[in-house]
Order: sequence, then structure tokens, then C-alpha cells
Amino acid sequence: MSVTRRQFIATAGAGLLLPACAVPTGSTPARVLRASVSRQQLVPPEYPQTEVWTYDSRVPGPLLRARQGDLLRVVLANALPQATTVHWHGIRLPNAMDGVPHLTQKPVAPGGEFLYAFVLPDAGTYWYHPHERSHEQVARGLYGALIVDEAQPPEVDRDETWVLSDWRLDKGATEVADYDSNRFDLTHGGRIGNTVTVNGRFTPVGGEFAVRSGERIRLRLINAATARIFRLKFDGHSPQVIALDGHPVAPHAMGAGVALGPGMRADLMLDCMGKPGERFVVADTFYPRELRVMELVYRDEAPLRGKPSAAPLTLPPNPLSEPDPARAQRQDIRFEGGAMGGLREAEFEGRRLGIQQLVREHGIAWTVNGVARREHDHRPMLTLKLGSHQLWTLHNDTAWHHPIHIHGIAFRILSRNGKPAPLREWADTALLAPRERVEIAFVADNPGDWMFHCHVLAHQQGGMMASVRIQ
Ligand SMILES: [Cu+2]
Repeated sequence: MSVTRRQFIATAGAGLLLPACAVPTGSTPARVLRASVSRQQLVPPEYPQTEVWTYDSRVPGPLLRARQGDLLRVVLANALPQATTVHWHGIRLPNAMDGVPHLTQKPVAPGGEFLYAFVLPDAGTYWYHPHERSHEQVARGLYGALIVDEAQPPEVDRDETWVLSDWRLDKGATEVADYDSNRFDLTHGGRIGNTVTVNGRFTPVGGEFAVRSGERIRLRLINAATARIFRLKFDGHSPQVIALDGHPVAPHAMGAGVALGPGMRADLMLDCMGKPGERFVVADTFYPRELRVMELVYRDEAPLRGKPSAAPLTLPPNPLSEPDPARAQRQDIRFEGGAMGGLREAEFEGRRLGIQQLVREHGIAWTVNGVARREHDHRPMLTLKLGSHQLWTLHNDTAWHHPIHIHGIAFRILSRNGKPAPLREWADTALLAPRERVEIAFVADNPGDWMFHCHVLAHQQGGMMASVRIQ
């Protein structure tokens, strides 16, 4: 599908709407991203293909790639049976490009189009997905990677991306469409599936990733699942973590692994120092039962080098404003609800209702600061002064994990349960363990109304969302 003349004109014009500070240093050609229903062989060939919802007819959607400072231009063409949008997870973009229906734009109706055009201020690993009925649309396969290259990327032999996802398939390999009816998912850990894929392929049986002895791979992990948390362990290898949620961190050994909640990313440097012919399992260790996710298979080729590459691992920092906790405005944000959470009642659409009734009649089970909000309820929970420094304490008063995501900004993770976070990493999504308390800090430097929600999408749909106004 080609971009029409009208779209090109719209694209050219969109540049004028960008704030003066975001002057692009280059641009990518405008491209169309077509959302449609398709079929894909997710599971081994003895099973049928699965009906999936896709960008450009595949799961994951096309890997979009640009350089830091570029203007990205993408026309969403909606050929789905539902309205949709595209949200650019983690990108600090102008509010009108954020892809939240009824907050930053109108939903794009079936047959409609929408032009997204924005400058990419930060290098790193990001992703895109819908924000309309995302608990269904993401589960059905609508997501893809967005990679923003540094002006001078670190020296590696290969740059690879693993989009991790999770499906709930029946015996005929059909997605079980219980998105709105499953009260267990709503009140527990979300819609955890039974079929893990890497880049749209079932890998726990027979999934192989071929490597060459001696090579250094930059491996970008993206958790695109709607509920499943991944913590990968690489047998026989010691990857270095070089970025989290797109932003550089002090390179450090992965150790027991990085827990990636839905929406989160990690960039690893993997020095492949096995011998030709060797095989090593990559397993997920987050849940009590380990799950094989992939196997590294060393090709029968002469080693590329005899010892690990000596090229530097450190990435250049992104241009983020450093929050000053000493002069920050403090907020306490409490997340409540769910099974074994002890929440009795909550405010919902202006009324106080008992939690049983909320679950039964409204599909609502979670609150943020005592209020449960439905998908399109965007009355702001907080209004922040543009340029103010913020220090938020996120209280997970529930028995479940919640990856808490805020749009439009990146924050530093300062502490967990009162203990300083050793990395003070930048993030756009903070994974909160049950009963955990996490302090984050940021500068409210991006004006607009931004969503703030749990990225377990059944939780978001079940009330764990809010919006925050920066003005
Ligand atoms: Cu949650």
C-alpha cells in the first residue's frame, strides 16, 4: 500500500505542529502501517494457523527503525473490525501523537487513517501497540518494535530483537476470546496465556537462535505480553545489561535475570563464548515452573574472536532532565484491589460501590488512589505544574505484581521498600512486586494529559488507570 498524495501533504504539514525544541535532525520516509486481521502459524505445523490481528499482516508488526533526532512519520490505516490507535510506548513525544483514544485523539474507525509524526528525542528500544481495547487488541497480536539508533551505536557484530509474547490458545490453536468475561484474569494476575512466542513463533519446543562463537550480540528484549512477566536466564552465558526501558544504565552482569513486566524492555550485550556445536537453553525463571524460551545453538564455524570483544559497553545518555528530590513535590499513589487485596469498596463513575458488585456488574476490580476508572474516563487524577520536579511513592497495596507505566516522560527509580535502588535507572514502567513500595522521580517537562496505568492490560481495563495533566 502506498502513501497517498493527501497523506504526504498531511505529513509535511504535521512538522509545523511540533514544538520548537524538537527540530528533527533527519526524517524517515513516511510509511503506512496497516492494521488488519490475518493468519499466522504461531505454533508447530501439526496445528492450524491462528487468526491474529496484525500490523502489516504479521506478528510482531514490522520493526520500525530510525535515528535519534529523526522525525518518524507513520500513517495508521485501520482495516480491523474495531476502532484502534497506535501508542508509541516510552517515546517522549508531543501529547497529540501519544495515541490514546478520547484523550489525545479520536479513535481511528474501521476504514480510517491517522498520521503520526513526531521527533524521536531518545535512542533505545521502544515498541508500539494500540490503546483502544488494548486488553484485547494487544492480546490478539497488535504490537511491534521501534528502535531508535544512537548517533554512534556501540560496536557489535549483530543487533537482534526478541519480542516476547504470550497467547491463550485452545486445542485448535485459536485465541480464546475471553477478554471481557474472565473474572479470574481480572482479579488475579491478568490474562496469562499458555503459549509463549518469540518474534511470533512458538519456541519452547525446537526454538533455536543460531550464534557464532566469539560474536557480540546486542539483544533487545521487549515484553509485549498482556500479563506474563519474563525473567530470562541464559545458561552458560553472562549477558551485560546496558539499557532498561530504552535508557542506558551502568553496564552490569544480569545475574539472576531482569524481571520484565508487560511493556518493559532490556538491552543486553551477549558475548557468545561457547564452542562450535554447543547448545545452551534460555529459560524464563519468573514463575515456579521454569519455561524454556529459546536455545542458543553455536554454528559449526571458526570463532569470530577468541575472547570477548573489548569494545566499550557504555551507551551515551539520553537528554533527560534530572529530577531533584530535594525540591520535588511529593505524591503518594496507592494501588488497591484484586483477589486477596482486602479492598471493600471503591469510587466508580461518581458512586461508591462494594467491590463484589463492581466485579460482577462492571468488570472493575482495581483502584488508583481509591478510584476505579473505565478505559475512556480521563478526568485527571493530578495536575502537575509544567517543569515541576516530582517524587512519587507508589504503594502496591495488593497481592499481585503491577507494571506501572506513565506516558510522555521517563522517571528515575529511587528506592524500593525504602532501600535506595542501586542503579537509579530511568524507566517508563516500574514493576511493583506485591506489597512493594517504590519511589520514582521525574521532571514534569512534557505538557499534556498523559495516561498512568498498569500494563497488565486486564488490570488497566479493570480500573487500574488514571490520567495526569501537566500544564
Ligand atoms: Cu496491574
